[in-house]
Amino acid sequence: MQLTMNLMIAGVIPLLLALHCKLMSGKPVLMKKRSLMCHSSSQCNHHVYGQIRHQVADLNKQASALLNVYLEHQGYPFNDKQNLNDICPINASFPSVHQTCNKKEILIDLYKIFVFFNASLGNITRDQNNFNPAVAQLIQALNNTSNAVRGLLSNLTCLLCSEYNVSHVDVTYGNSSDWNKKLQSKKQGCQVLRWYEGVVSEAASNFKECHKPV
Ligand SMILES: *[C@@H]1O[C@H](CO)[C@@H](O)[C@H](O)[C@H]1NC(C)=O
Ligand SMILES: *[C@@H]1O[C@H](CO)[C@@H](O)[C@H](O)[C@H]1NC(C)=O
Ligand SMILES: *[C@@H]1O[C@H](CO)[C@@H](O)[C@H](O)[C@H]1NC(C)=O
Ligand SMILES: *[C@@H]1O[C@H](CO)[C@@H](O)[C@H](O)[C@H]1NC(C)=O
Ligand SMILES: *[C@@H]1O[C@H](CO)[C@@H](O)[C@H](O)[C@H]1NC(C)=O
Ligand SMILES: *[C@@H]1O[C@H](CO)[C@@H](O)[C@H](O)[C@H]1NC(C)=O
Ligand SMILES: *[C@@H]1O[C@H](CO)[C@@H](O)[C@H](O)[C@H]1NC(C)=O
Ligand SMILES: CC(=O)N[C@H]1CO[C@H](CO)[C@@H](O)[C@@H]1O
Repeated sequence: MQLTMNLMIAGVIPLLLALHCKLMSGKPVLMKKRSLMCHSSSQCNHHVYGQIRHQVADLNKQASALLNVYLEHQGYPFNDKQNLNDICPINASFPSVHQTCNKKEILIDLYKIFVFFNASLGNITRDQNNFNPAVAQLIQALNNTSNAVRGLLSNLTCLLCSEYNVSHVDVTYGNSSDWNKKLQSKKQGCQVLRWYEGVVSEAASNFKECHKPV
């Protein structure tokens, strides 16, 4: 059986996450294709925004270690940190953080980032299970981060669905056509994890800026 390693983030597929949430009246809005997102979300508690802040801060603390353990086990040229800007340049089209203290904008940015990262992590994990199944430290770090990302997404979903009238969030993935070779899938993983290290750090410091004591 041939292994396909289309790690690359799939084509220009705008993933429409239609979040058809209920209006205040309780009337369903366009419930024809009820969103996955709001479907599984339950009641949020009062502290969910604070939990999100903490979850982002925790993920930020682990991001560099994840990138490093990933790079260590990809072999040449990825273990040569000097050349990463050439080998796996950070892709400007990946989701980014806007400097803002508007809660709704913060939550939507985070949602885009973590849906994208969650999907990418699934592929990175699949490929590393093929390339480096015996490297427990790497497999575990990926698993830990995936678990934490899912917890964060469930909190984000809960808040976006219950408190904000978010009708949909677009997440655009890149093209997968070119990425079916081992080296290229390693490169893609490297790009995603480098991007993630930077973006989660920006997200964490944006939260800090917004909650500075006056
Ligand atoms: C994950 O891999 C599949 C195919 O292997 C590809 O279609 C999909 O676009 C990839 N998704 C991401 C987010 O990388
Ligand atoms: C996260 O990724 C997994 C697959 O790796 C997928 O099953 C799950 O639906 C994703 N969660 C969200 C909220 O996108
Ligand atoms: C994964 O998480 C477990 C439990 O939280 C922790 O003991 C372990 O050190 C973590 N491993 C890695 C590689 O991050
Ligand atoms: C990943 O984490 C989940 C939840 O903690 C655990 O059930 C599972 O066994 C872990 N898998 C690996 C390969 O470590
Ligand atoms: C919610 O969003 C929809 C679509 O963007 C809009 O038509 C509707 O008026 C909004 N409702 C409220 C209560 O803001
Ligand atoms: C960045 O991603 C876009 C699609 O998301 C892709 O077309 C482009 O080739 C990528 N650039 C690099 C340098 O990987
Ligand atoms: C994306 O990939 C598809 C096939 O998977 C191809 O038809 C399309 O031209 C590619 N788009 C770009 C911008 O490379
Ligand atoms: C409201 C809600 O879903 N809160 C969850 C946020 O995430 C933490 C950690 O995963 C959970 O313990 C909370 O229940």
